[in-house]
Amino acid sequence: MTQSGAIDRASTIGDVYDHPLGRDIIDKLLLQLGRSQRWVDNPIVRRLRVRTVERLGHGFTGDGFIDTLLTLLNDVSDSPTRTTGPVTPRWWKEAVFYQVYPRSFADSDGDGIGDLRGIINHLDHLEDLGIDCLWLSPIFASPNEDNGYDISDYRAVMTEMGTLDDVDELIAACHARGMRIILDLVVNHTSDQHEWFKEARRDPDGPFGEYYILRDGDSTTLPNNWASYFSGPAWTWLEDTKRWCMRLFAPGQPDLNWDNPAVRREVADVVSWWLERGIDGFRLDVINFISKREGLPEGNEFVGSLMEFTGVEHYFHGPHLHAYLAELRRDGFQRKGEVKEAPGHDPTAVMIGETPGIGIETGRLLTAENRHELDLVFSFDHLENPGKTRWDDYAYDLNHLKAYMIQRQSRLGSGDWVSLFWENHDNPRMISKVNADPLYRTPLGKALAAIQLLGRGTPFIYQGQEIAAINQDFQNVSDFRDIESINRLSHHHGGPVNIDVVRPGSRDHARTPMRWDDSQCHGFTTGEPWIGFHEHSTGYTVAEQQKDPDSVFTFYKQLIALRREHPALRLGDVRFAYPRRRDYFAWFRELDGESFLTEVNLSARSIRRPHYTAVLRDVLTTGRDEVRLGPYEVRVHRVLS
Ligand code: TEU
Repeated sequence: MTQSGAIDRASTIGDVYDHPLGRDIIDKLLLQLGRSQRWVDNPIVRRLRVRTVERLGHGFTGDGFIDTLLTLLNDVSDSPTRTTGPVTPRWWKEAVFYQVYPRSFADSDGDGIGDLRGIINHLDHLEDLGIDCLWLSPIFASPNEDNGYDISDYRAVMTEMGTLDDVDELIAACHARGMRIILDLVVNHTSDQHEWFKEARRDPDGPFGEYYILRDGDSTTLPNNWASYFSGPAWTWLEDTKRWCMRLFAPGQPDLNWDNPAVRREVADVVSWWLERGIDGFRLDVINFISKREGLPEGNEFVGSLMEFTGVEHYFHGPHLHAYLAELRRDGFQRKGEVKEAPGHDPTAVMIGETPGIGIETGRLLTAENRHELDLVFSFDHLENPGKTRWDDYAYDLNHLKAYMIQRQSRLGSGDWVSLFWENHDNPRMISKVNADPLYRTPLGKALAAIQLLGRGTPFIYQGQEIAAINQDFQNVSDFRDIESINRLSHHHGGPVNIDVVRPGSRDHARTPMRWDDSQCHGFTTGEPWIGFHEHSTGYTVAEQQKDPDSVFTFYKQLIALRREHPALRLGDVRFAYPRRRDYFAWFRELDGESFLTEVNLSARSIRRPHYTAVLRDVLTTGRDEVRLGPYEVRVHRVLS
């Protein structure tokens, strides 16, 4: 590991940019401001001193910004090394993952809520698609203030979803098909209905009081200015205990105190317990938020306004984050006893961190093979165009995705590996973001699939992507179910409630149930679904897509089969062609003399294909013309010489 020198006011912008976190922060600032990252390549800018920038920018940033920056940078003394050589094969680098949102996947008992038996009943669909590993959003006991992301017992199943026996059956059924299965570990916070929290409330000065972040005070003075992700402050006043309780999300999601070794031990024990049941790993919810800066200082207002949430600089990459992750890997994720790389038996279960706010270099610090922390991260800089947020109503330009993918690959060494995803349960559907015209639904769905499944990295498909799911036509406030949308609606004061403040970005777009067939409740339930369907198109249910040789579903199957057949498409190097050509995205994947070229038109207009001297043979294509690429057209070729 190389050491970064201390950064102070005499350092230059170039020094800051050469620091891993410094680079990520500058890139993030430029992205939020909608500016090009090329700005920092300018030698004059690179030579500017931090103190000069402080003076010049003060009117814009206000007080304290540079101090905030320097504190953050000087917490980090490591730089990720860029290793060379062959990539170590690991099952999770070669796998295609599929995220199930259990509540909305399939309901087997007619209560309108998806359940474990529903998933078991639909494993054929996933096997047919070619999925290697399933990830289930939370299935644990929960009062569901945040749909299971508020867990009241890590060793019990949510009543609506089934029983532990059902989980065992699901694990066995996945493994019998050669698939792995991972769960969602939500341990930045618990539910306020968890026994630990109930105990903490009963006796805040006892051992469980130390499990959470409780502060003395009076009910009218907040301990600090940190904001909650679900509107309002990040604190709740507990009248019974006369304490403030930190909760970055909903009032019913108190943050755990990871600085307490007993909490870290509990979490490792939960992981080991599930590993013994045969689980293959976890996706770790907001795992980069677990280490909060000592003393919980005030958040900088400028950073807060830029990042939408005040206080984030004090916990998105906290002082003990790396140490806590390495410890959890060692104490929880390493399997004891006899182990071999196989479903249910991997020596180390896979550890995938959800890491909002983390950039490319910090992502590498969290995942580099030789650091033994996380295996993969989900970061989000590619999900919105520069200067935009999820709540903005705009057409996403895929050239940003292309630029991000090229930029990120250019920074990786052989010990780094990345995830590839465009959707999850927290984001609107990508097809709708890019181009909502129904004319392009199929070609665009296929273009997004090709970029994801033939790119270099591990693809995570979110349920419904394979049938070209789109955003929902929500019309009324009562159509929404998500706490984030509901709170946002009621916090937008001034005038009547206006659903436009949540319509573009609501997480509910991705949470309406799977459309299995064209019956009344689309084969999801025989009862009343917990969230309504707001889509009436034909041709885009699983049953219809399966029958159609030109469907998005069929194309997913073909791409996954191709990936399975050719190591070059999984572990191979990537080389981008014509990186600066607008609307045209093309890349080679190469390994051991085998080579593929994929071309994608990122726009709804027809574009001319560049000329390649290599001899190409079509493997898979969505168009016919040899010379031009139609709207969102994909062509996959084998490179013969
Ligand atoms: O999400 C964390 C997160 O920061 C966001 O992506 C989140 O969607 C929020 O909207 C930010 O504005 C994770 C889970 O994926 C999400 O479903 C949970 O609600 C959240 O953590 C709390 O557990």
